[in-house]
Amino acid sequence: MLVVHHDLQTVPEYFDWVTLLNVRRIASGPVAQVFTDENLRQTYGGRIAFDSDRSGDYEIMVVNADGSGMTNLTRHPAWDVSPAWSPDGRRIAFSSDRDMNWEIYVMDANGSNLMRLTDDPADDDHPTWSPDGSRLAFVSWRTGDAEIWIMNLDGSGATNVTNHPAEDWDVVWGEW
Ligand SMILES: [Ca+2]
Ligand SMILES: [Ca+2]
Repeated sequence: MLVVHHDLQTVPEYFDWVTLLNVRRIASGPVAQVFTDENLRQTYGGRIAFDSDRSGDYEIMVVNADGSGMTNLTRHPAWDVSPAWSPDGRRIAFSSDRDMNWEIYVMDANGSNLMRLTDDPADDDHPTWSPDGSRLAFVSWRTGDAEIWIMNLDGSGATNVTNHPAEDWDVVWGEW
């Protein structure tokens, strides 16, 4: 096994088999197959999403890991917060109060194809992706206190998975 830095892609003739690692193996094989944009993004962290009120209200921003390429993805006067990248890096889930109460939204990582996934008068916030990218967990107050809910990517199948009178927060969906 050979672990290489991506600068070595400029001299691929020296390598007939390479492996990219980032905690776990990203890809192995010939240089041309391993050094794809997607594999490099997974290896080097790619872009960072965050929420910021630098424009006067909160927006979902993305920036390259070196600080370049700062982009406002939402540009909406409501608050847009709590961004979460999908596992494949192609989409970002977030929460916004643009429809008069907090709902979960998802958009492509360039800000296009915005969709609202929840439609409930209670607050729905803090989305996080399942490891396979097929579902979202989030915090909802629709039972009167904060609970962890799970739903499909089209907003269907919303299920309360905590069901406890105390307030349940800060969900992280692990891969076990
Ligand atoms: Ca906003
Ligand atoms: Ca809501």
